[in-house]
Amino acid sequence: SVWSKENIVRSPIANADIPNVSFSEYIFSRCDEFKDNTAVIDFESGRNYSYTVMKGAAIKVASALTRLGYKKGDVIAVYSANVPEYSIIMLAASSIGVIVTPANPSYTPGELAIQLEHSKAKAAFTILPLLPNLKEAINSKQSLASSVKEIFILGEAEGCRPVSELLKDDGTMFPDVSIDPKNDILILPYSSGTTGLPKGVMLTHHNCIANLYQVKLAVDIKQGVDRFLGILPFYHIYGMIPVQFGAIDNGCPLITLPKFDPPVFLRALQEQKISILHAVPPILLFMAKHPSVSKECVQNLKYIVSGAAPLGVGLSKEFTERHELPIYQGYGLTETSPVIAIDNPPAKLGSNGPVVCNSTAKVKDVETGRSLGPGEEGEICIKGPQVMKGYLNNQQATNDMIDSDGWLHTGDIGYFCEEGNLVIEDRLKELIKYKGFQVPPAELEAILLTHPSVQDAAVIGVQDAGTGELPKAFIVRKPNTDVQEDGILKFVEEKVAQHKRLRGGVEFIDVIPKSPSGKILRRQLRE
Ligand code: AYL
Repeated sequence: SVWSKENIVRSPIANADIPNVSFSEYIFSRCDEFKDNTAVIDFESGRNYSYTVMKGAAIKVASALTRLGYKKGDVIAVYSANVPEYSIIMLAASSIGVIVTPANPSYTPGELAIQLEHSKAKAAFTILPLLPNLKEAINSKQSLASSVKEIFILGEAEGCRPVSELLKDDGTMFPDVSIDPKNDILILPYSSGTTGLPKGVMLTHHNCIANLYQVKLAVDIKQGVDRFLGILPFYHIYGMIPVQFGAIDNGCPLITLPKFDPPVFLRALQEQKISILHAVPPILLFMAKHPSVSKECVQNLKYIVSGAAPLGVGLSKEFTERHELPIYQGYGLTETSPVIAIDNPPAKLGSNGPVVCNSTAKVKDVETGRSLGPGEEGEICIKGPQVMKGYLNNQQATNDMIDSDGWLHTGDIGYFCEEGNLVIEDRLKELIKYKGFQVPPAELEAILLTHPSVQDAAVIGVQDAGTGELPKAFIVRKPNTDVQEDGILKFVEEKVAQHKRLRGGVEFIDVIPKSPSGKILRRQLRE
C-alpha cells in the first residue's frame, strides 16, 4: 500500500536519482544529446532553433550579458508572449546565475510595475507589441528610481538593445559561475499563494529539474518523438516547466503560439502533428463542444494533459466521448514547481492520479491537524524536492505555508483514495481561478478601495461552468455617494489584466462581514 501507519501517502513510483547540477548544465547536456533535432519553432513564422543552435545562442547571450555587467543573483524580467527566444533568454540567464522573473504579457503597466519593483529587476526582455506597456511601467515609478536600466527587445526599437546584438557575441565572456542547485534561484514567478497579494516564488535550479523528472517518470513521453504545443503562456509555471522545459528536456519539438486563437490553434495541432497537448479546462471545453474541431485536428494526439484548475467529471466524459483521447489530469501549485500529482493512465474520472516520485503527501484535518486516512477529506500537504525555497523577502508568508517539518500546506481540500489517487474537492484559500489563471482577491480589493466612492470592498469567486470562477465584488458605498456597477467595472478594467475583470458583477451591501481580527468572511459572502 502507498499508505503508512501514520497516514502518510507515498508515490507508487520508485524514487529517482535527480541530478544535483545547475539547470543550464542539465539542459545543455540534453541539448548535446538531441543535437540537430528541432527544439523550438514559432508556428506562424516558422522561425526555429535546433538543440545545438539553441545551446550556442544561449552561451552567446550569456557572454553578452556578462560583458554588460550582469552577474549571479541579478534579476531579469521576461515580459513576453510565447516566442522561441523565451527559452534562449531563460537558458542564458540561468547559465550565469541570473534569476528570471516571468511577467504576465497581459499585465497592465501598473501591475507590471509592482513586479518589477518587488523583484528589483535590473533589465527586462520584451517583444515589440509590449514595449509601450513596459516603458510605461518603468517610468510610472520614476520617483522611486525604477531598478530596470535596460530593455532587451526581440526586433528593433529606439533605446532598446536588440536580442540580435546579444546573439552576435563571440561567446568569449561566458563565465565559469558556480551554482548551488539546491539554494540558488532559477526563476521567480509571482503567485498569491493562500492569501494576500502576489509574492515572488523562489524556485531553485533543483526544484525545477526535480519536477521535470517527477513528471517524465509519471507519464508516457517518447523522447525525441512526441511533439508539444506551447499554447499555455510560458510566464505561468505550467507553461514554463512542464510545457516549455518538459519539451526541451525530452527532445520533443516545441511549437510556440503567442495567443489562443481557435482556428490557428487547430491548424497548429494538425499541421505540426502535435502528439501531447498541455491544456487547461477551458481549452478542453472548446475541444469538446466546438463544431470546428475536426477528426483531422486531433488525429495525431496521444493524450491531453489538463491542469491548473479542476476538470469537471461531466466535461471529462463529454470530451472523451467525442475524441476518444485519454486526459491526464495534473494537480499542483506555482509553489511546487508545479506538479504534485498526475494521472497516468487515467485512474478514475476526476482524479489527479498518485503523488509524483520522491514526494510524500498527507491530508490534514482542518480542525484537529491530524493526518486523515483513505477517502477522508482535508487539506492536502506535500513534501518533496519540488517544494519552493520560500517567498522572496517574506518569511512570514513562507512560514505560514511551509511548516517546520517541511510540509507545504496547499490550501486545497481533497482526499486520497485507498490506491493513492488524489481527488481535489474544494479550495480553503481565498484564491480565485479564471480559466486556470490566478485572480488574487486581495489585489482587486486593494484597487477597489482606491475608488473615491468605495468605503469597503470584498471579492469572491462565483462558480462558472465554462471558465471555473468569476470574480465578483461586494461594495459598501461611502455615505452620500451613488456609484453604480458600471462605474466600478470600468474603474477596475483600466487597472488590471483581462483575466482579473469583475466578470461576476458587483453587489452593493451595507457592511462586509469580518472576523474579530478583521479577516473578510468570504464563506458568508458566498452564501
Ligand atoms: P497556480 N484540480 C483542481 N484545482 C487545481 C488543479 C486541479 N487539477 N490544479 C491546480 N489547481 C488549483 O499556482 C489549486 O487550487 O498553479 C491550486 O492550489 O496558478 C492552484 O490551482 C495553484 O495555482 C500540471 C500542470 C499542476 C499545472 C499545474 C498547476 C499550475 C497552477 C499540474 O500538470
